Amino acid sequence: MMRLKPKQKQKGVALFITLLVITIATLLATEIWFRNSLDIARQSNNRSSYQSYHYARGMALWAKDILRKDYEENPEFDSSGDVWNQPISGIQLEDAVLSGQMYDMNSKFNLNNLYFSGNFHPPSVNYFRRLLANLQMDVGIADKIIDWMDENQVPMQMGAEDVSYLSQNPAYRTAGQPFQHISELRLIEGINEEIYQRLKQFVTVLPLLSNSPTKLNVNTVPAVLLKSLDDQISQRDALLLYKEGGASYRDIGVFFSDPIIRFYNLGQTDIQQLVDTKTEWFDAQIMVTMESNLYQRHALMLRKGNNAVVNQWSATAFFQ
Ligand SMILES: [Ca+2]
Ligand SMILES: [Ca+2]
Repeated sequence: MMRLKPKQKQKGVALFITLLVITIATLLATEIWFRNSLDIARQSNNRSSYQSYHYARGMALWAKDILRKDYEENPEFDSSGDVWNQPISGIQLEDAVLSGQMYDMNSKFNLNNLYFSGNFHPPSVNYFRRLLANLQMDVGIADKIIDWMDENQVPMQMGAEDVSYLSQNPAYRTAGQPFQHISELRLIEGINEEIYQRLKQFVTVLPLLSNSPTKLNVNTVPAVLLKSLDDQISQRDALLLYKEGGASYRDIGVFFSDPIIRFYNLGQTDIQQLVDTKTEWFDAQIMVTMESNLYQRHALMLRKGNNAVVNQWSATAFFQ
């Protein structure tokens, strides 16, 4: 058996202690460094977050100004060729890069039109049923959405009230109020992920002001929304009205005097309550890049005449 001489023993212990000290020192240093970086990151995040909030508000003021100018240039109609539809990208500031894009919220059907002021709105309900049929979806979804919003527990013919949802796991109840967010659709019976993803391309959620339905802008809606104006409208005629997204009916009177619309006699129907050539609601998407972090904010903007105001702020898109 080999025995260490005392000197060698001492050397060995010293080496071990040295290694231990180095290890502890390294661990401590790492820990301290880690904590400090967290603190620095936290402070920097707070500062960037605060700063980005102000930049986003600045961008919203800009959006407001664009909407005012657009209205003053042409108060009668909005189309996809309008200035508000041009994205703004890569505005370089000292410490940030700003980008923005506005989306037309009146280019989708508002689910809150279906039921309001304690009643369902027949022109909207009929319209939505036609839309569901055109999308090859179950028209019973309309009844289920109404039940989701109405204050009672009496199911519509093809509807679903609390009883249907309380038996699910986890159990939940209907909202009994207007939609607050499009994602509520996911909770409704008969709407699976695939239907949700497809439907939300054509429907949206907007608050109703003064208890009247929001209107579809016939210049900016997809062709299937034009087709849904009447169950007689052919696919071909809907595409002719759509003009590959370039429709620019100067006012709703011009739209109703279009030969196709006259052919289907739509001027005589309650569809007039649902359409317009103007857009009132916009989703202003604002992106602020600071120190390689992206801050995204959305302002739901309402334009009345030449004045646009932010109705709500959100971290997620209103226009989906
Ligand atoms: Ca209900
Ligand atoms: Ca009901």
